[in-house]
Amino acid sequence: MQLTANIQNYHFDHILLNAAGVMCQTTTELDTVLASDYTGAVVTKSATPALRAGNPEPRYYEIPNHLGTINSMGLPNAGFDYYMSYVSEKQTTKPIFFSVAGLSKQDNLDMLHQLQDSKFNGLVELNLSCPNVPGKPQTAYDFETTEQILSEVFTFFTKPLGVKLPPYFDIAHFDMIANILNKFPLAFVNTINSIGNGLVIDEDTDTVVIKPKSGFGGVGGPLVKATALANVRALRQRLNSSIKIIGTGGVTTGRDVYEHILCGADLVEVGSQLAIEGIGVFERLEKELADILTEKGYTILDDARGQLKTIS
Ligand code: RRO
Repeated sequence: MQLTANIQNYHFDHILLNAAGVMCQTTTELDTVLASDYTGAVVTKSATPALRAGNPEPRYYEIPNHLGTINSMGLPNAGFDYYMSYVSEKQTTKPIFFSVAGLSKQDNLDMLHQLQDSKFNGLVELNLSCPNVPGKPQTAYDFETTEQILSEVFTFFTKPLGVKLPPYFDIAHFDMIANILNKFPLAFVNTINSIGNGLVIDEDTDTVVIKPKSGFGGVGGPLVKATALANVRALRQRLNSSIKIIGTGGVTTGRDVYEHILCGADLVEVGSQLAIEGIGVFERLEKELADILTEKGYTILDDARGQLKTIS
């Protein structure tokens, strides 16, 4: 079974990888993802120019009955230079995605300038969708600002760049964001980040389950799968074919991976379930996916990509 993908000149021997934020904050965690025989790549925790401790704990919670997770980590990360040293020194045949999430446009431009001027030869993911920094709205819900940032970025940035998007919930918004993204030579779009500002309540205590922002946080896992699939599908239908899609959200089984592929995803990321299950999740998901493809008569994943059927 051929389970591979490409983004520009980058080849992925497996289609699964971690979602940014999970198992990617330290060099040990990044090494763990890279060392798996079932990952095609690794993405770093979104970096800010300087180290950040993030929000107060508790800031991550697994919702009972396998519904998913809620987090308000607040961008804890070891700082841009830490991840730059890691990617500069790492010897690996797998592509690395370097994720950046500045708290201002200038932060993003500064980090992208440094990446452009560096020897880094992987892919860069610009996170425009962090829902958890108090007082900072998710950039990609502001269409004008998103276009302005990308316009400035592409005056100097020539390495492969993608954006991490928040979920959209209206057909008009799918049209609007796709129209903007299609104006730029993006290598990929990653959809979705967590569904921002959900609220989960503990049944025994009638209390919110995370401390930051009075309990509001980004929701991931099974609860968000339908939204993730809709965003992958809607963007695949609207984006230029040169822009590849990384599908993220709601993946806990091989069937979920398969559905992302049916909607048009090239690569698929695992967030909540990786946090819950650990590194072994990739082997299980790839095997479950291969079994489904075999059962359906496919020998190459590419033949299933985008093959979602509608009712006429
Ligand atoms: O660190 C976080 O709180 C966080 C980030 Br930057 C993000 O992009 N998505 C998320 O769910 N949490």
